[in-house]
Amino acid sequence: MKTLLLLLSLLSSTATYSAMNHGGMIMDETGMIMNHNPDKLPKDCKEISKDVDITIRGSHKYALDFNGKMFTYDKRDWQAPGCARINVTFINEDDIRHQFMLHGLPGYMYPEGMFSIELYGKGQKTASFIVPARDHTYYIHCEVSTHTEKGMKAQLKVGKGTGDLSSILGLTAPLTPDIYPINNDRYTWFALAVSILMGALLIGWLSKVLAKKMKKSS
Ligand SMILES: [Cu+2]
Repeated sequence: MKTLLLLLSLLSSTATYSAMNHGGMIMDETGMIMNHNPDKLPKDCKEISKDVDITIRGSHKYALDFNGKMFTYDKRDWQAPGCARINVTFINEDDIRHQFMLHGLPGYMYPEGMFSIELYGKGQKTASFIVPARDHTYYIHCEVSTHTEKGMKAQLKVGKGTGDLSSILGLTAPLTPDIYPINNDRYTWFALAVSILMGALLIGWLSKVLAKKMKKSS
């Protein structure tokens, strides 16, 4: 019996261990960090060139200045030198889930080339990653697809970068802009003219009816 209990407890502790560390994941009840890397150097770096501290806030309120947008970060354009260690403090100011998710890192160190901090609600978390030496513009977004679509995108330029990404609020134009075309052809104008005429006739008729009623009552 003792052996069985021991075996069971051993099994359950291994299960917990693998759940907490799977794929470089650090989890608790407030959120999740993926691929935190404060010390492993990318192949093309001999040492960490600089510590770059980034504090980035996410909320619906930063999108208020942009028509048709719902969520964004307080700052959407970041810069760092190659081989820098980026220490990200992500602050979620909303009561819903938001992420700071960055893509394009080398896959041999970061599974799927990704680094992310997720917060299930208001709060903050800090984690780090080290960028390779090469010039590159990294894409940052909130992975909730409607949030990405509604403005939650940013970029991190390492070195000279590789140009600006599209649809970064206040920085670049969207690749596929929201267009609401109005095609006014001659039928539109005809319909408009008819409506104005009918409206005028209706007002004329109503005032006559009213005038008659007033005469009767007086
Ligand atoms: Cu979000």
